[in-house]
Amino acid sequence: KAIGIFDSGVGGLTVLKEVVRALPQEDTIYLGDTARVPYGTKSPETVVRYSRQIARYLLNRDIKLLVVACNTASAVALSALQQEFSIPIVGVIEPGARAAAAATKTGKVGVIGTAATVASSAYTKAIKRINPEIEVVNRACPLFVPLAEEGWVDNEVARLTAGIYLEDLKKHGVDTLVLGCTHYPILKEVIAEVMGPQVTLVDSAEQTALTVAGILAEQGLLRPRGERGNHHYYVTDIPAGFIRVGNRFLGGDLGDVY
Ligand code: DGN
Repeated sequence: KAIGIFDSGVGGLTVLKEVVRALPQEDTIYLGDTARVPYGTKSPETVVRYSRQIARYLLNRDIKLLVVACNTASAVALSALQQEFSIPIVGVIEPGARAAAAATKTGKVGVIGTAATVASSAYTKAIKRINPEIEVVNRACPLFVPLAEEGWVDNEVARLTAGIYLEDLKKHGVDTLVLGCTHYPILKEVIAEVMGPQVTLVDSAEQTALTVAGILAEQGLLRPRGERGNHHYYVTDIPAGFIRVGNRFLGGDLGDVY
């Protein structure tokens, strides 16, 4: 059985990359909802409906675990999915929140994400469940998504945009910043440059992969090491744009996309 992974589009490939790095022996099935991206600007009701449809589709392909590799879908739809389906379902918010709570020394954590993720306060709630003393400052950075997809990650526009978005978080003196959107790891360098060396960046993708590995190990569902997994990709629009941007996100050849 494979690990199912879905996202609103191409961004979840940053999560897939980390899952494959942690568990190279596992098969994966990825679904990018490219016909309906972005989720970040849509209502919670719509995102829940889309997420349910995709989860059903992937469950029909006999997956053993589902990763909701989209921060927006994790923020608003994870509990609805966990209620409806019985396989383990892992979102990206909890793992990121755990890592942020562990990393902060000053007790001031910044979270950046889409408008929907920030409006849901999902990261704030998850971090405060771990440690209610931590102060959490949120900032929506919607323009980071098209910048990452365009590959504008190391130019004047990227630096200016990051400078303006992150100004308040810097003023607040956060010492930890959660990259709470699938696209933001692509802009990690410019974000780090703006925030300065004293701020730890938390990449939810890495933490999510470790959570997936932990759950599969605990449930005895891991394939033996040594084999190489197969990776299949499905998209809801024609594959061209997904392949172009996806190859850049993964830093390699995506292979077949259906
Ligand atoms: N995948 C979305 C997220 O992580 O929130 C970003 C893309 C989008 O739907 N705007």
